[in-house]
Amino acid sequence: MYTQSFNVQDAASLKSVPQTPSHEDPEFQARFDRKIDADSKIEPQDWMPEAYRKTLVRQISQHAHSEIVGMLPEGNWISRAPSLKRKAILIAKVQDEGGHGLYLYSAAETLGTSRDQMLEGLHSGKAKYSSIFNYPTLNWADVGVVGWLVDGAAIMNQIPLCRCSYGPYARAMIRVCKEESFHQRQGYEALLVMMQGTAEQKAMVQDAVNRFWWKCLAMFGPPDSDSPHSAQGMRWGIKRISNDDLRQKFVDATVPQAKVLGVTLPDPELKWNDERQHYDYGSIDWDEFWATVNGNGPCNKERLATRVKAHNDGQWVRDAALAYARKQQIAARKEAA
Ligand code: FAQ
Repeated sequence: MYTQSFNVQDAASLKSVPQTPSHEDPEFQARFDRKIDADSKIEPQDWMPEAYRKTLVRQISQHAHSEIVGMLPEGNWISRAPSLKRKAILIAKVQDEGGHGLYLYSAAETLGTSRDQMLEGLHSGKAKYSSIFNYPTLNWADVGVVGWLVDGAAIMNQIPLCRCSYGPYARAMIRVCKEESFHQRQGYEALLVMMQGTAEQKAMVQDAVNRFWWKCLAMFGPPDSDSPHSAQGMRWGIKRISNDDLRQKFVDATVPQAKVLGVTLPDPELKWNDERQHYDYGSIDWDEFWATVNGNGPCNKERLATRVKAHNDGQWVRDAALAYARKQQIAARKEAA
């Protein structure tokens, strides 16, 4: 459904953002800039400006946290899935999200930050994760809508990241996008089935769409004019398409899907604009978005508490794995002696 090709043209202005003056070695900086300008990949062993490293750790770790916290709203429904088939699909999807978190933590670790440090950021509330996971999933239709719209928005944002300038992140994103594509389709298919059901089932789907639509548009981040990291992220080839442009692509792709499904997107201002060749849409409630990002959404406290508990409950597994590794090391040393 989401077929943005990997070689989509970058906006003409991307490389025109002035370069940050470097206080680090000018020769290394020049080599790094040449690589970025040539669209080559930066690898872990390469020299990179500290600000580039810091930006990547921030974005990749927040992305990893989003995948891990994102397991919770759907995980809540595994025991209540309406059939064995839906349960098996949902278990696989939630497991995939956990896997995405692990690839991403590993990619971020190549930048010299440990997983413990990243998790400490999440558990202490210092690090962000996607706003969308601070809303509740109230009924089974929400699970379908998370697949269709949340995974749909996630793919739209992540396909350009497959061409990110940092090699380990770009490579992780290729696999993640393939899996997210399956997630999006399974959600859409589950909703298609519900929309052929009873009036009550159809109303559940519409209600779920009403509650999730605007939150999904906000997932792409603040408007470009209010996005402090965008210009530099684009200059470095981390971001390839701006928050607003991705949001527009998502709206344009989703309107026809909503028509096929038979639901109404809850925006009276949603209208095709012939001149722009895009859909116009209404205003996003940015105050609500920032309140949620800053810890005051409906489920922030619950999500964080669940994550911290899961981490603490898993301590014995980490201890056992370390003890086993130590035993193996001792045995190997004895054999070598
Ligand atoms: N929620 O200047 P910008 C998924 C923050 S994965 C919370 O525009 P940037 C899979 C931003 O961090 C979903 N915070 O920042 C799944 C920054 O704060 P900081 C996650 C947000 O980095 C599906 C500040 O606002 N995807 O869904 C949000 O250039 C189903 C200023 O913003 C990724 O993380 C938000 N929505 O652009 C799992 C993709 N938006 O750090 C389970 C990778 C912005 O200064 C079930 N990340 N902020 O404190 C990105 O592409 C970018 O980081 C953006 C933000 C586009 C999210």
